[in-house]
Amino acid sequence: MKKLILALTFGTFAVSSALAETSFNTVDADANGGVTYAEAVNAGMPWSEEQFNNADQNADGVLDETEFKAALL
Ligand SMILES: [Ca+2]
Ligand SMILES: [Ca+2]
Repeated sequence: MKKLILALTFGTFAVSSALAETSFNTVDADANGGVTYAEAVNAGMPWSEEQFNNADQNADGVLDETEFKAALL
């Protein structure tokens, strides 16, 4: 079990740096200008729902491009 957690931790790090290059438009699958949690997960973002909600600064349920980019930093 510990090995699995370790692997997941390393995996998340690798994914995070790659995601810095992920474009907002790619994740916004229906191109409506906002990324829902479902879109983020479908695009492979390693976010928990809590992380998503923290990134959603105006709490409208979607990340706009500014919120999305801030969440990647
Ligand atoms: Ca969308
Ligand atoms: Ca928002």
